[in-house]
Amino acid sequence: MSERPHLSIVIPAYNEQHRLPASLERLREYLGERRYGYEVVVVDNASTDATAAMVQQTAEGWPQLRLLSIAERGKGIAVKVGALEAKGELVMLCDADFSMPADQIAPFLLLLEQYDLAIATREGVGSKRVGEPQYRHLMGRVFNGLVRFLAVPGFQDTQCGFKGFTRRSVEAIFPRLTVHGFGFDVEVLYLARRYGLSVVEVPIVWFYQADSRVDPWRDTLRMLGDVLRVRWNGARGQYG
Ligand SMILES: Nc1nc2c(ncn2[C@@H]2O[C@H](COP(=O)(O)OP(=O)(O)O)[C@@H](O)[C@H]2O)c(=O)[nH]1
Ligand SMILES: [Mg+2]
Repeated sequence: MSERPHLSIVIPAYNEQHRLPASLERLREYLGERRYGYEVVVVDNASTDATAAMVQQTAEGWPQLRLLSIAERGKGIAVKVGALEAKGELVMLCDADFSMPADQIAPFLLLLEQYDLAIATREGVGSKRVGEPQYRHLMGRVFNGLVRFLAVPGFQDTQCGFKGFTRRSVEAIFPRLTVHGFGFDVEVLYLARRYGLSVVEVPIVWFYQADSRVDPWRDTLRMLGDVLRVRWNGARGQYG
């Protein structure tokens, strides 16, 4: 018998004391109604608010929840540490704001019986963006065009914060992840392609959350730098 829970949810969290409590509450309700074993791993790096204390406190009454704390900033390094620590047969990365409500997790798990990765997409048939300002969508589309051109042709939405992995894909991808910031998603998909893993895009209904840790201009430029570095690493044979 496997000791592993069926599902690990990994949540990167930076200064999420306001958004995370409601997300965790709904997640707990959702997972409590499922028949499979699970764990929830929150990865905090140097939040300056009460995120860590809040998670610790919530975990006292919820044994499946645990907090990982690391010193270095960045969403990419946080999900890397979280995914490598996660024990589940399946691992799902979820943003703290749950802009994709937890009840949309089920199709990801089903698809992971057939595919190595199942990634949320806010583009294309069946998906919907609720409340997103036009200019943010447009910036996202421009970024996606560049990402497709530079690194991973074919993916309509690399940046959505909800991505599912089988154990095999976690073990192939996360040890090799080098991007510590928001560009890590592109590296994940680049490596998936490189290692011949299958990826399915899952259309979701996504609710825009105005509160953001992303600075649209500064972080977009950084991410483009990261995308170029991924291509460079690939060309140098860094990924094996
Ligand atoms: N641990 C950690 N999480 C981060 C960091 N930066 C962003 N996040 C998390 O990444 C997720 C997405 O951030 P969010 O502000 O919702 O980005 P947006 O939806 O693209 O505007 C949230 O769960 C954030 O808390 C970071 O430096 N460290
Ligand atoms: Mg968000």
